[in-house]
Amino acid sequence: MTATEEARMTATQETVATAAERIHNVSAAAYRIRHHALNMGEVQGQGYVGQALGAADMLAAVYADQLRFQAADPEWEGRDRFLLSTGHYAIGHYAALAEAGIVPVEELETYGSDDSRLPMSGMSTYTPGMEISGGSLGHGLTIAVGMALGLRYQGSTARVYNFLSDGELDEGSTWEAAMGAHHHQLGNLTAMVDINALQADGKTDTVLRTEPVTEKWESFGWYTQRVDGNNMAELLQAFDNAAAQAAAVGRPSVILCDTKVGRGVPLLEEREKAHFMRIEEHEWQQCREQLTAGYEGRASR
Ligand SMILES: Cc1ncc(C[n+]2csc(CCOP(=O)(O)OP(=O)(O)O)c2C)c(N)n1
Ligand SMILES: [Mg+2]
Repeated sequence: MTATEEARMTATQETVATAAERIHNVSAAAYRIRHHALNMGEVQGQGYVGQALGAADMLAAVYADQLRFQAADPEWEGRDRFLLSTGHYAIGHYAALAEAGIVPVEELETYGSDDSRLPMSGMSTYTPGMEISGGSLGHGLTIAVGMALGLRYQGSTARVYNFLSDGELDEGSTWEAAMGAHHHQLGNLTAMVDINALQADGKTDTVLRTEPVTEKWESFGWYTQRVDGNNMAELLQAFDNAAAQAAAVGRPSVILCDTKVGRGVPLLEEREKAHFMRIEEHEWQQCREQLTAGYEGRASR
């Protein structure tokens, strides 16, 4: 082997090791996010725990890999903006903010209590790192478009990420915003949709059939990828593709993420009424044990 071939081989091995390490580190963050969400859910005995578990990999990919922020200064002007449209997913977002060091882990136990900075539905006036009050569904992407435009006018290189649920695809305002983003060539905007096939009134395809979702976003001019939202390698690859696309073309990107409600905790993955879960007192510890067993089992494979 020549010296050049040897150097190339070493570089390839390093790249492979780094890619594996990256997936490992972000998966560990997702595990901690799930753990925090279970602890918070236990405070109230119920809540949107299934969504937090389902979306934990998406949130980890954003907070542990993608987002530029300063934990000690959540309003730092150069930060990337993460907009949670779905106010009811706040429990998952708080878990991610704790993982990111923006909210102290000890504070999570105040979740949903009087005078807490962590109300059950996400509100920007209460929580550091919560950019918008997103409980009224279908408005996050409209705000994201305005922010992305504003940042571009200011000459900022910050990116805007909007987290939507599949229920928000029922809303006309989402599609108006999608059209606007394409019109304004907002390459600094990435939308992520949690397609958990569930809404408050039942399965998404029984509430309002939004499929074929991929083709819809494509026809609205977005760079569209659909991935298994509980597969970290696929998620990170999609973010890398989106970044390359944005730099090259100036087109908004959407990552459509198929996820499983309750992911990582078999007891909850099987629940029928999954939109708002009531979990019995004795079940919380079982949930945590199942989560840890599953995570350690995967990590050792
Ligand atoms: C504009 C608006 N309409 C209705 C609601 C009531 N609502 C709260 S959560 C929800 C379900 C929306 O679907 P999705 O976010 O996909 O539900 P999940 O996956 O969390 O079960 C609805 C209709 C709302 N918050 N805002
Ligand atoms: Mg849903």
